[in-house]
Amino acid sequence: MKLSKVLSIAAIACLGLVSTAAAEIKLSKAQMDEATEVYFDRCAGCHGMLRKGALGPNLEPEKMKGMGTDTLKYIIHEGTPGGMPEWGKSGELSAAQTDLMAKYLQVEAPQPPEKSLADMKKSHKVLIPVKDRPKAPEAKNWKDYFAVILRDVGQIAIVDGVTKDVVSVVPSGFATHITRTGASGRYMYVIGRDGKASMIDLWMKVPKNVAEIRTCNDARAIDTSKHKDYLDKYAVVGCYWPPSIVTLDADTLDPLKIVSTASYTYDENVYTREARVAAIIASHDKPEWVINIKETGQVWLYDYSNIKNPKITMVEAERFLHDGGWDLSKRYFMTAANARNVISVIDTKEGKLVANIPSEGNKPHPGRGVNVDHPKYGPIWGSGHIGSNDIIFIGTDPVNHPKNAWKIVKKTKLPGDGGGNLFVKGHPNSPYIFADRPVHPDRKLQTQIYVIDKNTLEVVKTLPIDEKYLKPAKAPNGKEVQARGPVHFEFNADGSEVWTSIWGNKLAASPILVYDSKTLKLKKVIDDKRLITPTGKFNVTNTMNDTY
Ligand code: DHE
Repeated sequence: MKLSKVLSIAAIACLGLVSTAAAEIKLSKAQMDEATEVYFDRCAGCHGMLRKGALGPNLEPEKMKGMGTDTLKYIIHEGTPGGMPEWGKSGELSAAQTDLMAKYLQVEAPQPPEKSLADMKKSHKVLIPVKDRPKAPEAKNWKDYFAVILRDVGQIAIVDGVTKDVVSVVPSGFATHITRTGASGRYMYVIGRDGKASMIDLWMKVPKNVAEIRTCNDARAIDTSKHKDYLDKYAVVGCYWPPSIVTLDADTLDPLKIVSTASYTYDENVYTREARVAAIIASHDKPEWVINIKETGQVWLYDYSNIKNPKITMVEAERFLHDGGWDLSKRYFMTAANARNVISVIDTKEGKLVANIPSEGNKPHPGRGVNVDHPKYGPIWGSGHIGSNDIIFIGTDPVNHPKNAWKIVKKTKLPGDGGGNLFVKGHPNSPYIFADRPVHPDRKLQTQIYVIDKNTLEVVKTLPIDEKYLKPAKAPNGKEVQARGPVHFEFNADGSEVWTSIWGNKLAASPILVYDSKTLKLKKVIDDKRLITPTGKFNVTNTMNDTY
């Protein structure tokens, strides 16, 4: 059930007309339902379900009333240089919806629903019992499969990394966000923005979902237990709403435990109901998940060895933690507190914060980031920024390269002003790092791939995308909408190829482009009418091993 429907039952059914005395804005129940749904789909990720702000600013009604309907309409239509998309101009919101949202922001937000283990169990389905699943892999190349997010149609395409065939398209949650594999790689675990978790069995000749469950109403992260004593035993979902950590059985997705993350900000000790779970990464050395609690600025080290009575070390880091990944040794978790322009470094061996490093750019957004064993600086980890053109590299080896440890050893610039970068990615067998810029407003800058040499750490080449791969599509308002440029990169298992996808409109398919990671030649265009809005791509071997 869509969130707005849940909300309408749980919270707004009895409201009829909602109004604010000061601005005298009145919304009917139907308008409130529509606006709540649009807010959940488009706005809550950055501004929070309770509108208190995180990556995007606070949008609480008192502040919004001060801005007024016309100003809000203008911002929603045009976007902002800080990274807010041009919702109206791009045709994704109609003029009527833009007007509605400008008004909705000036009335009180409905209270989103809670969820218990019993609620979750109602949606739990084991579609194919363990005993009926294959006993051995039925396909040769499964360890080089890619799970490709088909975002706006809520599906996952499984693409063979060797033959480049789309071997299966599997349904998933609404606006599916990411996938991660278990330690053995057999299952691909998927999380939708609606909190629906599902698992795809890659051993099947035609991979299918074998279990699914709706863990929460809003989620972004999923991972599994990767410690040797718990291989493929547990999966974990991080929820935005209700803010919580949900542990699941990794074979069946049976829900085992919910832990609320609502708590106090690390610095001011202010109670925060909406303390959302952002990135989760599994330790390979300890039975531990490393979990970003966005609003409170803590990284939780969640010991899952006693699942009913978990031990949690709450490490103070910085506020508005978002994404991040391992350093080369997989001891240090490098993570972005993006609204504070800080990279926090967590030592997972000692269970403590090592450093909060100013990122020297605007809104760091690493994804998992990129690792390089550099001839001069030693092991370094890199990130780009959404709001500026800085790519930074931080030394991560305090033993052999103590002078460089936890310092920015090199900063390079993407050409042209402004940010727009979302992801950087590398592989030990590639001489290059690849960077995208899909949210840059300039068409030329948005539609290029930026190639960074691993030795000089400078941009040595840009690869423009041929217009024929950027097919426009008709938006519901009749306007022609261009596909955005390339988004996100993933390598094949041996690192000889790097894949990127064209972030198209959901009304038309858009391709995956496969480049040779050494010669930078376009080797293959995977053009399949089922590839609608392909965004994130996750190779089985690289995801199992956390290679980036
Ligand atoms: Fe993501 C990772 C949250 C929008 C594609 N994104 C993450 C993570 C978080 C996050 C917390 C880290 C997960 C982890 O590692 O466990 N993303 C959010 C948002 O809150 C945000 C900003 C707004 C929203 O409403 O969801 C958002 N993300 C997007 C997109 O619009 C992207 C570009 C396209 C899409 O398909 O949704 C997108 N996010 C991704 C991808 C990753 C990701 C591909 C994983 C990167 C990797 O290489 O591991």
